Amino acid sequence: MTGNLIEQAADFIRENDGFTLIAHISPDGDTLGSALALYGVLKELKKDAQVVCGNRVPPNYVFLPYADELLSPEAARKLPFAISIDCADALRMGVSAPLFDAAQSTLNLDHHVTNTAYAKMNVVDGSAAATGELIYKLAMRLLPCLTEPISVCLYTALLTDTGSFAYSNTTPETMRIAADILESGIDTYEINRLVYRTVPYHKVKLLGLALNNMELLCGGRLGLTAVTLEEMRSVGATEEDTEGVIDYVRDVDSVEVAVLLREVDTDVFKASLRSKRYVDVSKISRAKNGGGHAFAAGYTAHGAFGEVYAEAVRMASAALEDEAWKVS
Ligand SMILES: [Mn+2]
Repeated sequence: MTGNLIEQAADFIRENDGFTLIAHISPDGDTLGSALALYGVLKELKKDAQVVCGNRVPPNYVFLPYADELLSPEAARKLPFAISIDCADALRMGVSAPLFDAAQSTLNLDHHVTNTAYAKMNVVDGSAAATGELIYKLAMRLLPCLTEPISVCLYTALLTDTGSFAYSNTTPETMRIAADILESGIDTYEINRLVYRTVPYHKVKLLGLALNNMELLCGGRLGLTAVTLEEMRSVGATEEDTEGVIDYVRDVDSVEVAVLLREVDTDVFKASLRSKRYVDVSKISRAKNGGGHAFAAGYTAHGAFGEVYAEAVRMASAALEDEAWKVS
């Protein structure tokens, strides 16, 4: 993307005051790390700002600097400017959306190719591995140097959206940005331990249930699993504990497309999709009004479990057979 767009976003911040930063629902390391890093930048600039999210901070991200200042939308003030962070569409803001809609001007900072450009100013870079890369570029224009809290937030954003710099979205640029962030002397071993190596017992038990439910179809190329609300309750887990389950399904040697269905309410299921080499799963999610990337996408489905599962099998099988679903 051109530096011009980043410069416009930097001007938007320089010229205005009073910002609501909005992280997406079911927050991950990128939306939280990016939103809190930008919050840190705004603090350095002595700007009035707040960070909101429709969900609480997951336990593994509570360590992030400024995480204790994150507000629920109900607790937030009405501020004149709003910035959505890592939100591919307006729905991703969840219950924070009214704060965005009420703002006199809005900025959308994101890296999803499916972004619907719903803001007044849209700074979307589909080649960025994480929204954190955009926030880094903004920070470099707005501050003389990165502070340690901002670096911790940005590093976490990059680390989590690249699967520890292992996914195909990791570019030389991603590594250069990460290297520059490391210059601030942050403890990356400790960040890795807090994000990935700190798992509650009930989450491990839920993983066991989910893996036990897994099946292979399409000659092993399609891996599916599902967890119901009842199963989550049986081990004292919640929906957010399903995070990471899909990776085990995708990792099976024969699997190209992995699907995880998790029940979030009675007859409401969230589907996570992953592919390994050649199927563009964002085409599946888009057909269901969802979003995401070529190798990682998701959608929400309504209906009885059997129907939702059968539909997922149908779509994923078609994607495996049809040239139209291949990554272009
Ligand atoms: Mn992201």
